Amino acid sequence: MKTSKKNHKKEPAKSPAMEKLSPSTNEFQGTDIKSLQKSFVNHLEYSLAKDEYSATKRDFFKSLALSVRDRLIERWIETQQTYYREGAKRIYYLSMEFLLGRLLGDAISNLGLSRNINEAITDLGYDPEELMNLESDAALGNGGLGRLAACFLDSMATLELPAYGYGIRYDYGIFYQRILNGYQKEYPDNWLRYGNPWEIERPEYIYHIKYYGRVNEYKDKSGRVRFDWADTDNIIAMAYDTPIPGYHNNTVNNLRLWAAKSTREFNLEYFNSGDYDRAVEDKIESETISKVLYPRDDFYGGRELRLKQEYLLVSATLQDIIRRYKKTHSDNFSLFPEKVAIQLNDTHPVLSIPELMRILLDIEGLDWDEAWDITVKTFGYTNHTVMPEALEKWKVKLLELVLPRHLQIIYEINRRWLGEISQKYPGDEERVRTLSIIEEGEEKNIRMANLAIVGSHSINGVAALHTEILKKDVFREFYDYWPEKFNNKTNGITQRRWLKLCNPGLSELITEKIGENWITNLAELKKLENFVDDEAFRKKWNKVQRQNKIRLAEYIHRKLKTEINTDSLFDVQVKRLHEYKRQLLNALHAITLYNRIKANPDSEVVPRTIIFGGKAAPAYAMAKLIIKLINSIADVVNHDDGIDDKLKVIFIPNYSVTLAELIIPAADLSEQISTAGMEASGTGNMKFALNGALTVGTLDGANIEIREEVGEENIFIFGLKSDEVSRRRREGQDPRSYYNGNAELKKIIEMIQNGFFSPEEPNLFKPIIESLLNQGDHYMVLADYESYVKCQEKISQTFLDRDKWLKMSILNVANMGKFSSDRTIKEYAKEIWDAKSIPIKLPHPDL
Ligand code: F58
Repeated sequence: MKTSKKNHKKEPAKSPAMEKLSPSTNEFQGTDIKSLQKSFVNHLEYSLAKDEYSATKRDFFKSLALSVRDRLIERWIETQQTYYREGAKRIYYLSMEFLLGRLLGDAISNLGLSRNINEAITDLGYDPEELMNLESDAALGNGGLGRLAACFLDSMATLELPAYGYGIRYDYGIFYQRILNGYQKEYPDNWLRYGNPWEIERPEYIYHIKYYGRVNEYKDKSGRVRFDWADTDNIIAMAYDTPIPGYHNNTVNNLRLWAAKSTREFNLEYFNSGDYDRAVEDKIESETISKVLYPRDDFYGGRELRLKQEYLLVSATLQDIIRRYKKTHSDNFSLFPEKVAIQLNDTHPVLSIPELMRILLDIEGLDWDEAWDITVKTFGYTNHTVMPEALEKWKVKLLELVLPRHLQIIYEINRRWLGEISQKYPGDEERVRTLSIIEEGEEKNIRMANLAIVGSHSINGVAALHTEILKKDVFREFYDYWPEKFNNKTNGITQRRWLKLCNPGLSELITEKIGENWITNLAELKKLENFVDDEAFRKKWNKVQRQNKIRLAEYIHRKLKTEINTDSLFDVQVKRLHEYKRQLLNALHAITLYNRIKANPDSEVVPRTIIFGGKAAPAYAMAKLIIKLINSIADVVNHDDGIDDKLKVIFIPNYSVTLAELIIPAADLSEQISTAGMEASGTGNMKFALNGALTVGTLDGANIEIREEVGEENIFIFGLKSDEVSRRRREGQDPRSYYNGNAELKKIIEMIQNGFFSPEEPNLFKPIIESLLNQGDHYMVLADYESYVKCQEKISQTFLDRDKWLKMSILNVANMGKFSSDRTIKEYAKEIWDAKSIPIKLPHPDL
């Protein structure tokens, strides 16, 4: 690495000749139709080397993306320069996942180019929407946690905050899901196959990442004991940058993703000795580290590769942060926490804490107390789960092997920490055991959440209830000790993607009534309340929703060859498959409706289309079996002539950000039915409500706050509350009492048990029945069944009253202001990061 001082005094690279070609005369920056067209044609020829004979639709997409990217570049550069000039406090958001989805629509909309691009491309004879559909999703995340990181990037740029996202550039994102014979099958998601027009490779930003080796102790010149981590295996981290534009401002922030590359020296050794196979093997092994996103929902079974991935992110990012800090502050680290805030998205990047300590102690030569003070002031930790089995742990043995110096530092952090608490609670062994970073036992483990709490100044949950559970339950003893460290930051979503972009019909209708300020100030939606009683407005609202339903029905017809009734109630549950999210409860309701129609074929029913979508972790057998059950139910229901279009069950394969953008605006009903106390927040719940769907949900996660905002008359709540769930778990329950006490439920369970939905394999679903009846029904599916079905009856009744439903829908949208990620980010900036907005002025404002 070059020393920073040189860098910073370097003359600008622009020669006088280059100055003459300043951007104001650069026709590829223009946003008028002609300039856009020129740019497009130019990229086709000069970036892609294609002509009218050889160009494919994908080439047209790429030319368009590159033309849009050109319009971001100047702002991007200026943004980075401004942060540097202003000496801004920078925010670093570290996450193993960024579930971005597509970027073109977002960039066009944020740049305010929608109309001109549309015209420019149409005029050239292409269909802009068709081209935009050729972009692959950047699916570098599993679910809510990764998507939250993406919404936060959009909000931070829109709020003009000096923020950087740091993550991993996986070659393969979350697996592609197909449904074969009702079963989930996973396929690699080769999203980079056709190249990625957004990323810029930065071979100049490469860092060495060390693994394995050993720690040597030595005395420095002043006689102080120092440590040196030596004989390591090294790889290289290379930066790939993606621009993150704010909405209608000049800010373009940076998302830097790291890819693992082999070091040249490593290969050379083998090359020179003629061992080419080893050289190649070595290269492949190093580059495996950023190959694939882990799809596990909970623990990784101590996978070494995952640990190496986490350290790749941590080590490369901290080297980059420190390089940037030193440009301005040289070796003076006392200002570090005033200039740098690092937010840890769950425990996955928590190795950052011992890593910063290692750098400050071993490389920069600070003493422990000073280094620790800086570290704690720099980090904030966000928790996203209350499930104890999902809290990350690493085997001490594994850490000792892969990161021996970090293990030493963690032990020292723990030694000092336990000293502190033993002083406060003398003799309280039990408390010390709970608070320790090391879990003792046959096999010792490092508890990453404990390390995160000890090493951060702020710990936050992602919804009010979740934060309360963290304080009172999961991290009770920590809260006792440090109440001031704990705070809540209820999640949010960006309305730019989750309303403006995905639901143009509703967006335009809203803007027509209340103007467009809601795009950057979601609280403005409140003004829609003035129009609930306006019949013409309700009619238009209805029409938009209908059109969205037709759009989804067409997709389902195209993909699954199933016709659905667009007048039916679209009842939608899309999210990762997990027992706690209770897709099973929804499936039991589907069977209930089926049985009722079969029992009374002539009775009037409110027709429903129950739509599911979501991926199960490949190793999560129960979740995969639930997918099979849903598809088996669909098979029976959808092919039963007696059912007609009164009921359909649909499983949409490969749920993704892009599919969410199609599905959510078409929903009438949003299923948010997790076992109370288990969904930290949920963000799908917010997306649906913002698009006018009504929620059926438990008092869990952010559902509680949604109810507070929209009013209890505008949401359908059912089921046990979180304290009741805990009590039942503590005191034990008899799931059979629900089964014996409800004839419909009994029948359903027996149908599943007797192979009604799996005649060829009658025992197929036995594990599901076992978990419900004989393993305590941990997720309270049976306990909540009756209350859920009753609530669904009320929903059907309400749906019959179209006017009432529409009013509720409008009131939901009108009261979603709180759930903008802009609000969430403002709270982080003020209460955790102490960061300020820095507006960007362009040197050529005429552009
Ligand atoms: C989710 N967690 C929560 N984890 O379940 C959800 O309630 C919340 O709204 C969301 O975070 C955002 O705060 C989540 O998505 C994961 O995807 C995995 C956890 C285990 C490691 C891999 C990611």
